[in-house]
Amino acid sequence: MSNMQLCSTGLLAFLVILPHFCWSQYAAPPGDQIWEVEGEIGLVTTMLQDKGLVDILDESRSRKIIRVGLKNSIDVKFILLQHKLTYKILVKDLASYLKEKDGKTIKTRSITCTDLSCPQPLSDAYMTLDQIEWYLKELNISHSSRVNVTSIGKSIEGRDIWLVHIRPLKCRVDGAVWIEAGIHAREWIAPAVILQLIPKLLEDCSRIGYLDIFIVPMANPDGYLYSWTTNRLWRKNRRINNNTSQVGCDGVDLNRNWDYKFGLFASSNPCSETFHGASGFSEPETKALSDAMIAVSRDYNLLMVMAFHSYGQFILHPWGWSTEEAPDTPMMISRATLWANATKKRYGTVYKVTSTTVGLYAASGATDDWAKAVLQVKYSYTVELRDEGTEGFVLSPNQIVPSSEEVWDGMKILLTAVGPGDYIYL
Ligand code: 0X9
Ligand code: ZN
Repeated sequence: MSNMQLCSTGLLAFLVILPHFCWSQYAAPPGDQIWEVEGEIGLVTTMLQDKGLVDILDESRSRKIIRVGLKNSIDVKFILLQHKLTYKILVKDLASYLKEKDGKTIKTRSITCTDLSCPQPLSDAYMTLDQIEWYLKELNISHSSRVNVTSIGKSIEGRDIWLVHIRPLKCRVDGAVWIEAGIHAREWIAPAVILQLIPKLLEDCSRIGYLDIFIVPMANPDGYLYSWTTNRLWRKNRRINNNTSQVGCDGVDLNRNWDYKFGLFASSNPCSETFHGASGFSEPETKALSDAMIAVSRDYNLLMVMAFHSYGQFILHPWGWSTEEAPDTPMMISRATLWANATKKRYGTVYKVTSTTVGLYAASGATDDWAKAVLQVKYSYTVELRDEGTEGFVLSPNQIVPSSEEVWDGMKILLTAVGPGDYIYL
């Protein structure tokens, strides 16, 4: 792990107020549309995704929303027809829709934190990758007594993956927590919320101050950058896959690439959004993350792993690969319920507590299952943040503050309840 080295403060501070027109953010390949498939249980859309013909955006129990590219739309229509399925077009021109949405968010960008002495994450706009790195670098300097920001490795395109270690404020009670965000590029609310939690954790004087907290706010930096510059709905990393020259056929779904039950419920087709990659940990991002997690669990008593995603409003517990009960399931449900109840209090936002396979779908090779099975952490979760599909991945930046506030409400109780004294919450 090398200590953080970034460009000078002045230059990076400037990036915080960089005008947005430098980015063609919210881009989408021309002709992309969003469809809702009516009346099917998911087998057909999953098959279409495995063939690399569609990108499933929402496959909750009640609806199937897919993104269909221009060149695949005739094939997709044909296959739906073959299965006697109908669909309706929700967004006819995704690129224009995203541009229109972008127009609504411009005003709020670049207002906060132009002050060089202010190491605060932006709360009224999604931060660019440069802004995130600027913030982490500032944090490392301004809070050097408690915070250590190190690189745990490089992405496939050579960008650092940063780990923020917040050391205990009070004497250590031998407990650590690992928080990951941003493994899926398009789920911008996840890194945004986790970055908001950092100052809250540092200001907190409660029992949370006894914990070692490890945070990777941006696990897939290349994908995130690509979702700003080229394709807002990009999910995977940016590996160039062999023998594929088609749009969308690059990249590996990093949440299918963990080396536990690898390949079981994931796609072997590079053109699929859930392509699992060549082998478990074939990707430098998952390798770096897992190596760092192994190191933490060797040196600390790792109590909990949480991976933040969007959307759907779930707190999911393992397994994603089987409907069997994972060890400690009653305790995981009990703590997740505490989190969900606390998270609901402020704005009434309902988070469903469920195992992945029961409440969502089967998907193997994810962070949570690996942490549960290999590291044997007691508490392992994936959180799907706001919303339930109204804006989906393109959640308005005015959702950053309320999402972070409610998640913080949940985290305060959860972090206290997973510690060595967790029995008091039974
Ligand atoms: O499919 C995923 O990787 C996650 N959902 S998302 O919509 N953010 O892509 C859920 C992962 C849940 N955990 C496992 N499948 N193990
Ligand atoms: Zn995700």
